[in-house]
Amino acid sequence: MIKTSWSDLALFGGQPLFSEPLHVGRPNIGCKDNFFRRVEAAFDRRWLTNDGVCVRELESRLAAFLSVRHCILVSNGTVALELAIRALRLTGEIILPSFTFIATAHAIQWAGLTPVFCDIDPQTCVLDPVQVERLINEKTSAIMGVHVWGKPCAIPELTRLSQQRGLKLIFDAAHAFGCSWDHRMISAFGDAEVFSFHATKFFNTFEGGAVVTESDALARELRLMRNFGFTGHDQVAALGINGKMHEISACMGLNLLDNLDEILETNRRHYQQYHELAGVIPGLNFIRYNEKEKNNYQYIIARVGQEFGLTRDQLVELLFAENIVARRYFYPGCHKLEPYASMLRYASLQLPHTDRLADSVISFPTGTAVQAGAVKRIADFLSFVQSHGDEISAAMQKHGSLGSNN
Ligand code: T4K
Repeated sequence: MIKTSWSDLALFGGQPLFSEPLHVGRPNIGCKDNFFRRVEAAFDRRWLTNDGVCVRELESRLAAFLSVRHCILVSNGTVALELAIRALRLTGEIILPSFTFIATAHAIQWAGLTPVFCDIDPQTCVLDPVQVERLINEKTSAIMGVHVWGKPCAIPELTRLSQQRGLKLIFDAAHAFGCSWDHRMISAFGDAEVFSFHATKFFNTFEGGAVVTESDALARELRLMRNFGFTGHDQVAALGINGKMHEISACMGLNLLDNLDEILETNRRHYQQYHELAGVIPGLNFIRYNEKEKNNYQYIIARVGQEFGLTRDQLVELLFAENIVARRYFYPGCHKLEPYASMLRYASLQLPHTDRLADSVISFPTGTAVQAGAVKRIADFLSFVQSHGDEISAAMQKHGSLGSNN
């Protein structure tokens, strides 16, 4: 439905732009036949988990794709972070951005260590190495950079800093599968990098994750840890947990690896469309990826500025009503979420760049579930909303919706 007046907006009773919710993070499926063929073979083998044929095949294909020596598949990205922290014997404090998904912080806290939240560089939106350096003290054992939205996180600066100060360096690469920095795949930087293969990711295994590393010793340790520390029947060499990936997940991964080019092409096309059609709208500043590098274009991110005429939260509320389930990745910063928000340690923490970004950022639907034409309809809608910003804002206030409850 074309909107010609603010009263056509679904928030005020008009017909929603989409009849079904259009989500951020709708999974890529690949080829169902390919997937089911692989699952059938796993059933025939009667081998469903515990380092099965498909897990091994996926590990070796991923290691080759990522140009890294070891890929250790696990049950999800959070467990991958936890295992990396434990296998690297981290202690005390770990410096990380607050501008990330809560799992990055939780993995540290869950291990009994202290997350030290650091501000971001407002230009790059990832950890600011200058601020990181200021936070290092005798209790610091590691830096955890996050390649937010697949944008590489100050790799040379953090590598130098961690080496100079004798710290471990982990990258949370949950968003960065298939991305590169300096023409090298994100995978072998730092001591370890961690991927999430959750259903909402560019490459998914339903649930799943991986730790990738160049270190033989670390890889050995991680393999032990993900399987209770077993070295053979009735032989346990170390403390471990159950972090194994099962065969069905690995079948999905193999299926999607076979279809990755097509998925990437769809993401790239949507990214370009959003930039061309919505990137010209005043006050809507889309985040760009470095076209000289490999990107997965999984996150279509814009910052909503004053010129847009409505706040980010007002826009999100309008979009939700139209069945466009845009997300605020990531709002608020982790330091404003529990349990951190109630901890004395973080009570006076000031992270102004994180707060500003978290308050302005919006993530739009993309991926293979987004039908042709949908991006143009979203862009037209955004353009309509921007050009009627004052009227809509006034109507929203009268209506009692300020967009603060999403
Ligand atoms: N580090 C970083 C930087 C991360 O971003 C993440 C996860 C991790 C670590 C931890 O990795 P995992 O342990 O998750 O492997 C989602 C994902 O659940 C989470 O994996 C992801 N980051 C985060 C950025 O996004 P939510 O709470 O926003 O998810 P949810 O359930 O709202 O799903 C998003 C949308 O996707 C929904 O609107 C509906 C749609 N969806 C979802 C699923 C699962 C579908 O259409 N189909 C589906 O099957 O966290």
